[in-house]
Amino acid sequence: MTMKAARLRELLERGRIARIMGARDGLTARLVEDAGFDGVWASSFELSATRGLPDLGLLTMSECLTAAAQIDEATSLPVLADCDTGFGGRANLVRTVQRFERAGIAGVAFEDKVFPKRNSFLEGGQDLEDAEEFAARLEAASQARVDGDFTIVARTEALIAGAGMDEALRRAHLYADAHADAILIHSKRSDAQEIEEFLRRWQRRKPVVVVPTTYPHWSLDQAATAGVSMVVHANHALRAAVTAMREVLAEIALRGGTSTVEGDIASMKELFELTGVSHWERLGG
Ligand code: SPV
Ligand code: MG
Repeated sequence: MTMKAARLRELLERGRIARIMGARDGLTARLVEDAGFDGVWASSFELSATRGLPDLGLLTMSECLTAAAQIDEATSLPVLADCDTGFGGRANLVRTVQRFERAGIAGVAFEDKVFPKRNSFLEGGQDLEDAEEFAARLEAASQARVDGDFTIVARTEALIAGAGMDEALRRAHLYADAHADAILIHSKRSDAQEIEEFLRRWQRRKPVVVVPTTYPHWSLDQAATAGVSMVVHANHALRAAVTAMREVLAEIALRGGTSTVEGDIASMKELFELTGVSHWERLGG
């Protein structure tokens, strides 16, 4: 488990941009690994949606931990767990760090919104937590880790909440002072303008993580040149699965059978291989 934490830290600090992909379960994590990504983002949006729930902070810490551990079990990649606002106050962030670290998760991300947070792309209702209080939570969380490589990413939602660039930078510096290992700066603009300004003014004080969901045309090279250490593609595997499932289910419903979809969907053999059947069978029944 220590190795995965060290690996995540290396991805953030190596000076070459890393790419991690959102996943909701072990199978998705395996596909993420096969596709060549550097790590897995245990996305609160995906974990919620998978349960048929919106991303409104409805999942408990234990639910998120169980899901992150299942993801972690299925991949050799490091897992960065999206822990929303940390499930409460300072003591809750401390316990979250203790439990996620013990479970072998490489790192956690906490965001500076008021509980219960709403997904960043929902209109309105993006209330920021008091910056000094959030920094105190981060400080407590950073002291709670046993392995110095276990990574705490501090996410500021200042731009999402419309609080402006100066406030985003003020918060990022406060969180760095509180020993966060990296800053996640989130934006919902359709271009990378404010992210680029943030990065210019931040001057690489600590590694920066971005989630370019709404500005997908910003290339990896542009992000690297601007000073990004890690890109999170937060939700694309789930969205791809929903589109594919809708199409196939509609076709089966229309035709009254499955013969016309067989060629378009993964075979049972592919699933047996993806889930490591020969490895498990070699172990004996
Ligand atoms: C998630 O994937 O849950 C995230 C990213 O936190 S976002 O949906 O952009 O808030
Ligand atoms: Mg989230």
